[in-house]
Amino acid sequence: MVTIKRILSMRKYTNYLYAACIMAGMLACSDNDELIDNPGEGGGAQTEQPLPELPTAQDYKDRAMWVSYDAKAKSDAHNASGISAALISWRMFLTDPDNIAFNIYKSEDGGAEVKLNEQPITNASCWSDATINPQVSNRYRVTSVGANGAEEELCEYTFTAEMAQKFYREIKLNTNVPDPSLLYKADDAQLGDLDGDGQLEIVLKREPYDGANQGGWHNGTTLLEAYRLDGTFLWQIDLGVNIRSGSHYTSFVLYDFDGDGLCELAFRSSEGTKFADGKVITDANGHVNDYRTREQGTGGWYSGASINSIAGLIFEGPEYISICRGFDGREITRTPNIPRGEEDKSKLERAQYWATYWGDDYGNRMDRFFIGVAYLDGVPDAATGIRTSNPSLIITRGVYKNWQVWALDLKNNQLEVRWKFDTVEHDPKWLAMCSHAFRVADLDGDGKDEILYGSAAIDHDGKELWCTGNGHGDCLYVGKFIKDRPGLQIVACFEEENTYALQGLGYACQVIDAATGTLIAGHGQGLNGDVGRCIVADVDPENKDFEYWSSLQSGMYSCGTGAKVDNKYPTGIGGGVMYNAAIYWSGQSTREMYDRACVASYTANPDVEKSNKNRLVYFGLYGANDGNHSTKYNPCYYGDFLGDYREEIILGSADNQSLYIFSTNHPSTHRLRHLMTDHTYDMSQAMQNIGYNQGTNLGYYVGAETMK
Ligand SMILES: [Ca+2]
Ligand SMILES: [Ca+2]
Ligand SMILES: [Ca+2]
Ligand SMILES: [Ca+2]
Repeated sequence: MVTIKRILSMRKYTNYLYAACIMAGMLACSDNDELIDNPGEGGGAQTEQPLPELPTAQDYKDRAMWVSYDAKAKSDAHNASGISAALISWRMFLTDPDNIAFNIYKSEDGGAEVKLNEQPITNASCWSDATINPQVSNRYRVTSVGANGAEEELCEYTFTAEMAQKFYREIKLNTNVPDPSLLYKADDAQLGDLDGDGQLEIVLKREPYDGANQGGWHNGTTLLEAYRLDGTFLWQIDLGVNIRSGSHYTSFVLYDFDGDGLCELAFRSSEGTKFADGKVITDANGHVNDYRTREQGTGGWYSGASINSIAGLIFEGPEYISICRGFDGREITRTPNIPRGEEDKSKLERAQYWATYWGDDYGNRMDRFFIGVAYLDGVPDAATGIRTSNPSLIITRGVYKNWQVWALDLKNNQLEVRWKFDTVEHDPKWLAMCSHAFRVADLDGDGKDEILYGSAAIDHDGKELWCTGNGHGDCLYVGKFIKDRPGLQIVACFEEENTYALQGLGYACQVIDAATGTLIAGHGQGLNGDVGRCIVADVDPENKDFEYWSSLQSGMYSCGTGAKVDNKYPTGIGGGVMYNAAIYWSGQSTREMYDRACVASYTANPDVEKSNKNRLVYFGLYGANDGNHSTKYNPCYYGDFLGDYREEIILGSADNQSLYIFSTNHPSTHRLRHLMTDHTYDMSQAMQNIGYNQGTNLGYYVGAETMK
């Protein structure tokens, strides 16, 4: 047992150690306290070492310049990109003047530089180079042109002949894994600046199995790994045996919580979690207990019921929220997670409580966790992008009955509770309102973020904003979908007909006013069962505002008028209707659909030199896998992190030994500022893969009406 003196000498972990003492005492009479590991000096009895100093963040001047070239552009009429020119693109900053003009130069194999553009480029932040010689090294250089013609160098990029052989850039995955006999599949990824140099890095979750929505024992532990975009492996965190693998269990968020310009990483941890410096979370005696249930299919401890085998689920043991430095994967601090409840009671009493509070006692409804970020004191300045306050860490538990949302602030390297929202303190209408993810945006336009927890919205101060009563659903989008309507809008579809039809706003798929939670439009009125997918995007340039449609497949509708626009949809592999994710990929004024490693357009694309002008590319042709999470086929990540405003896609390779980064090769005569500088977009990309992956959306209107 830890002495009082030691607790006082380890102030940062006082709370954790106190909790660990209680746990250790409680588990002494458990049948699951076998010792499986002794981490030695990495154990809980270690003396706290001060963390090494972090670098100081540099001025953010990186244009994320990129060159995309498809050597197989015409190799397949359906699946190849059909564009044989190279695309060179770079970021337009939030602070660039509206009329900024660019020049672009090229040098082949170190030869004399040639200016590529005749007139300064004022309508794009890209250049399509149809004259590229992919056999040589091409160095591109971009300048801005002042009113007097004076140029300022902005960025340069050397595109080698070797790079020109592949449509993607490859990151080879680290092969030093805990169990080399297992395949650690490339799962969700997030982007953030880990070292403060202005260039983004990747943090990738690697799963040895997907334990979500299925019971049963699985071997292996979930990894979080960091890589530079050039493929350099940085560090690995092992979540350990007590964090089950799968989308319900392993949400993580990468964001700069303390404003030092370097991102931190937050996730749920437990005994056995091993940080990048080798430090392991243990019990107070320096041991890692394995809390996984060995009971095969015996169900809940109280009900005896289960939808799956409960083997491998974790009903006991400590749960924390750890926050780590993205720079080196070292833990900054940890705090107890939202508790299961009644942890000091008997198994039967606990299980009875869980069934009453969470909705079951077999670890399905209780073990739903999301983790994210929200600017509760004020969003970054829209004109400069400069933050006016630091964001909070948002942690949640529960979906289908009671649920809790806690806001925590990272201050002086400690996590402090700001507020806690618990549905037991609210009207029963608030129960079971969550989606398989939450979304963050300034819903009511007061300059501070709200938490959109599915069909319920929590104000920035942790109080009720509104609750539609629509209930649970799988898809949830918030952004600017109606050009001339004030504020933001929400599009969502729902699973429970008894809630959306009878308690909620009456439709299976809805357009909702974000500020008030009132209905704007809907389709699927009445009892229509589980409508699992929907999407919203401007895909039809002839129709005002965004369109939305759902897996009900009753038509494509206008967000603004609610009227049916068409009975056809963008279609993907096998001709299936696409409603998985919307993506900016082409140079058109509208948006494309992404699903199963395929980008498809609703309208025929004029830029592709192939017969199929609706399927813009299928990345499987280039060796990528189809994506993650079974039929959802989610990419590891998509969003604008390179070059111009179009969105990049990160997929695992077919053999799961690499990540492939794809960036568009489509020309464009449009330009938008780096999308992550829009707060709504930034929140949507940062939390796209907590729970079930959701798409990205801008907080200002971008559609055919504005992209002229
Ligand atoms: Ca960086
Ligand atoms: Ca930071
Ligand atoms: Ca607000
Ligand atoms: Ca981009």
